[in-house]
Amino acid sequence: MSASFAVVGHPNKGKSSIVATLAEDEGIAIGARPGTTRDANRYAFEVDGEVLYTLIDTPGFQRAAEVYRWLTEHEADASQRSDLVAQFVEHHADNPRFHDEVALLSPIVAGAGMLYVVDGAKPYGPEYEVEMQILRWTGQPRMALINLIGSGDYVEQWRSALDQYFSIVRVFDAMHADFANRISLLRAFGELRDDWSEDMVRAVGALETERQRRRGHAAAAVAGSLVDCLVMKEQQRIQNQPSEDLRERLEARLRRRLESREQQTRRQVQSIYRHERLVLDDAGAQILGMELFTEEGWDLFGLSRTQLLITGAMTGALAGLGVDALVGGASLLLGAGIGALVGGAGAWFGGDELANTRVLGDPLGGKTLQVGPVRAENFPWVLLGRAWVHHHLVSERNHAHREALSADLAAAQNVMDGLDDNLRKRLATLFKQVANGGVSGELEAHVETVLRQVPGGDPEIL
Ligand SMILES: Nc1nc2c(ncn2[C@@H]2O[C@H](COP(=O)(O)OP(=O)(O)OP(=O)(O)O)[C@@H](O)[C@H]2O)c(=O)[nH]1
Ligand SMILES: [Mg+2]
Repeated sequence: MSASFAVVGHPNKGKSSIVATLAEDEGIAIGARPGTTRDANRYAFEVDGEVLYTLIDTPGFQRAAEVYRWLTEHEADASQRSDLVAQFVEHHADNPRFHDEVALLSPIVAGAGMLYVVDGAKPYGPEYEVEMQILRWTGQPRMALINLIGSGDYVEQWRSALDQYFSIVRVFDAMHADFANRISLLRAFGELRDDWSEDMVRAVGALETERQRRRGHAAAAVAGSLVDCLVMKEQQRIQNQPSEDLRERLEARLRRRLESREQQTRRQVQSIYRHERLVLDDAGAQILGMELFTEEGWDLFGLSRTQLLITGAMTGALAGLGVDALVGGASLLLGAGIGALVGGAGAWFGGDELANTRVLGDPLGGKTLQVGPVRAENFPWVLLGRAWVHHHLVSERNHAHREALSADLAAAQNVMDGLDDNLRKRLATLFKQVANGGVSGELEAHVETVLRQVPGGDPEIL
């Protein structure tokens, strides 16, 4: 039989939160009030149709002291303690008074291991002692998880108490645990009993494979969106000379369509990571809520003006500027005053107008006004930078350093400058090809390389 783990403890200590994080299930009820979970619920982790382990969310202890009294009153000797717990469950199966205890002890009596959850932000107290005693009497494999629901720190105090009852004691922050924390916890599950370890190793392998698969899908979604946005345009048939008013309307429509294409990609990425209902925290929401076409946003998500020019020079994009000379001396370039070469702030979106404007004639004499595609050189970089940050926040939803990431980003500016030169050079070439109507499978692979890294911070590859 594969491993099962009952997640048990006092009410309102984050049991369901831990199950939701490990099972990647947004639908599990989590509540600020004690008593949110009323019955035991099972969540199986399956790979290729085979269950590798099962988590069981349970209601919290309500009458631990009474249960313990019953057990001690009926005790004959220590060798029969686990049987006695089984008898308790059997005798009280239909007793509403012990509904919660029966629900949480039943799976353990049936062979599950247990994860005892406590809140390390609050002090240890003797009321927990009876709970731990009861759990020890079951004789089943036991691990304690110290969750942190507030800002207090009583972790060491808890450790000394828990160490006496549990073979493994770990801090696991249900809300902020990242992928590496989860993997390490699953490995620890495997240490609880010899015959569980193989399944847990397989579960870890399956999760890692799944993570790569998701990143690949996300890269495909982002690359697809880049391709669409780089060639997107608006057209309208016209009778006379195009008016400025019409041009502006077409441009506004183009912007809206670009923004909604980006939103669509974000929803795809969230769905890949099973975060359909994700509401980002303040810092994340603020960064990602920034409109697509703002000066501030372009500074944050795109390439810096310097890097844009160097990258352009490296890929031979700057006609007539003496490309060889530029490549030969980036420092010379820096000294030359970038502003003068790239243009002032007004030029950031590519002049006063965001997009190319053309009047196209057809053989029958009709005319069409076309606005687009967006011509600003930084545009693909800004799009990719925004997708990169979004992907990072979604894929590391429980990341412990989410706030720190935002701070890094605010300080960093120009997140795309963080890529290494070769990757940037290759991307620049691919962007050009795509803008010219080429299709590129290679783009997806390079986007994936970007998504593997941490934007605006640690250059370490994930
Ligand atoms: N800040 C913070 N809050 C948490 C964490 N884990 C749980 N909470 C909050 O604590 C409350 C209780 O969480 P649940 O997961 O429902 O706790 P539970 O132990 O399942 O509760 P019952 O089902 O009522 O026994 C909720 O408001 C959670 O949002 C955490 O790691 N950090
Ligand atoms: Mg619960």
